[in-house]
Amino acid sequence: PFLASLLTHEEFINGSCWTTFIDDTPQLFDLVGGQNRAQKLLTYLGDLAVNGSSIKGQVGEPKFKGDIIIPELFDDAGNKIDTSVPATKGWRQIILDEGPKGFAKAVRNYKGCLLMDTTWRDAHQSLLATRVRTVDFINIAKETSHALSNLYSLECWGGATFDVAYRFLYEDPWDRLRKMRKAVPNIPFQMLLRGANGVAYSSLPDNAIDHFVEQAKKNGVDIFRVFDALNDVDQLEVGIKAVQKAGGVCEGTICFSGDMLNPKKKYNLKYYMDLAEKLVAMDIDILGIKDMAGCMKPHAATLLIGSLREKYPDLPIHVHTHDSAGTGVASMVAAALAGADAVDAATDSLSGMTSQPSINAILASLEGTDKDPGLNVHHVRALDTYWSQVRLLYSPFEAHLTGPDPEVYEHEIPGGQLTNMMFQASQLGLGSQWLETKKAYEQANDLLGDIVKVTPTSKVVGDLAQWMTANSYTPEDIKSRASELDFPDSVLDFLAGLMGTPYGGFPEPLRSDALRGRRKFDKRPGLSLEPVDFAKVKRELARKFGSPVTECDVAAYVMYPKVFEDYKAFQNKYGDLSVLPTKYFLSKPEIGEEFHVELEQGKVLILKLLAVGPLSENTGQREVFYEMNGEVRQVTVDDKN
Ligand code: 3PY
Ligand code: ZN
Repeated sequence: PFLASLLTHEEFINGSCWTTFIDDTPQLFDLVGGQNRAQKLLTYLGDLAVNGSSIKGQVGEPKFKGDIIIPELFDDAGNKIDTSVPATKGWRQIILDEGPKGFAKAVRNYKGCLLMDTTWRDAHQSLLATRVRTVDFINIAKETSHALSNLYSLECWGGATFDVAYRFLYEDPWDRLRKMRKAVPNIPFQMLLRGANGVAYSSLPDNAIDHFVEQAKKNGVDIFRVFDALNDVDQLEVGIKAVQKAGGVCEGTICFSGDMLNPKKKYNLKYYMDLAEKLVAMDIDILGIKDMAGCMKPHAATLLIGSLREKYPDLPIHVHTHDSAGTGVASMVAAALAGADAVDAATDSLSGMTSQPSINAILASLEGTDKDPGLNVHHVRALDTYWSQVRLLYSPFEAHLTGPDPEVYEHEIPGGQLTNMMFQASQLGLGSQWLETKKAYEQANDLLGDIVKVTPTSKVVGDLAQWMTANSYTPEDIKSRASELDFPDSVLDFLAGLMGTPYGGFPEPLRSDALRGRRKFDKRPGLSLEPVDFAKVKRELARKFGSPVTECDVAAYVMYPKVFEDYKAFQNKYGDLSVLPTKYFLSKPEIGEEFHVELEQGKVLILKLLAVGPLSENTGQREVFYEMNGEVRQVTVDDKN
């Protein structure tokens, strides 16, 4: 009766209340639909046993065998730390008690240089195609909460993790966020927000960004790193205001591009100082410097951070890099010594090359200086023993990087994209063509006017480069034949102004030639988009997928309608697979191998694959037999082989 009255309550139907309750107690609603989660899970496992994994990008099976060992932590006296009790309060308490401005002040007053750990977001986005699943964060969450209690923040959400979670992992990123938040209450959570694009690839209506950020804040994000792929201040402002309205800590961010040490280059010290002034005028709490490709050489870090520190003595500065050229540690140490308040690092096993520099390398480099980040090296090492196992678990998504790529100073390909493009090139068997693609990327960037390259503009340059390579077009071909060539859609969207306006303007006559009369946006695109009618979206979702529809569902659908619909269809068939251990999500068990799945707290399924039956000539199907909690269960699977 309680459930019935809840479900018919007016505020419940229009969604103005109970959203967290709904999100936190999905099992209640499973009962309503009479869904059988266990049977759905078996449908997935049966399909996997017959047809193999269908996870996009997966090549082969996990290299990791056996059970992952969770590390134990010990205090200075050698006593085992009980991680089931809450960890020491961290910087998040200051955000909760004193708000964004109080937090900024405390960070600035801290003597050392703090660290943000990117392992839960950028590191796996850059090395493992963003494929790390919720369960593998949650399994180490309590230990992380204890081991890293003095972190500036844990980057764990946003960027590509949002759509990849729905699109390729079939899990709900909001659910991930809430589970992480519950397990790690003390460390500030940081997300990456692509300004007016939210976590999508092009602009959305302003109210969609406000609504999205509001949900992110409510569900657990504390600090928002807001950037725009062209450093377009109008585009940045949309994200910055959304964060300020939601009460989050606003890290207004400049994307670092090019070679600042070469004064003839477009993106020089003056460019960055002017941009910083505009961001400061928007009352940001923290200034972010985002070196997404890893082309900020150590001396550039010294000059840039030193100049900013001198001009803004009270402004906290947070610096991000990628280690693609192998200089990440040196650059972060230079930034710290020049006055940065926080720099980024990743756990050792998920660091280096296109990821962030190694956390232990940075700790060792700052040890003994007054910039020590204040972390326990033994605890940091202990956590990494977990990640070294997880890296092997995700071996099917490795791009097999072999060493630093100092050419990044020329091609400037962002970390995640560099891994992705290498992976694609190896899949296509383009050995030597990979070198050509990198060269073409550099040429494509020049053709587009030497733009800042990060999602989504990096995709524009990458698409143009791959298209030029595939068709053997030279830069001269592109310029002379622009009015007749069929450019990739992303290139046309960029030239039309749908991603904002690049510094120095669009390349002409290429722009007009390629667009051939298509509308040009000379103001930020969000200004011409109709605001979202959220009540209407909610009704539409309720009609399509049934109630309840949460605000998070609405925000996701507005950002990625097709991806969200596909996810719902998948979930309808297979249920919530986020609870399935990764090994069994990606590969079938051996016959007779027993494993456990905790559907919800206290509800554990004990599973064993018994047999895969013969192919029926009539139906093209096979029977798969599983033992589930001692009973034999059977599923019929279409054999797609
Ligand atoms: C993203 O936008 O996902 C990025 O990681 C940019 O660096
Ligand atoms: Zn990055």
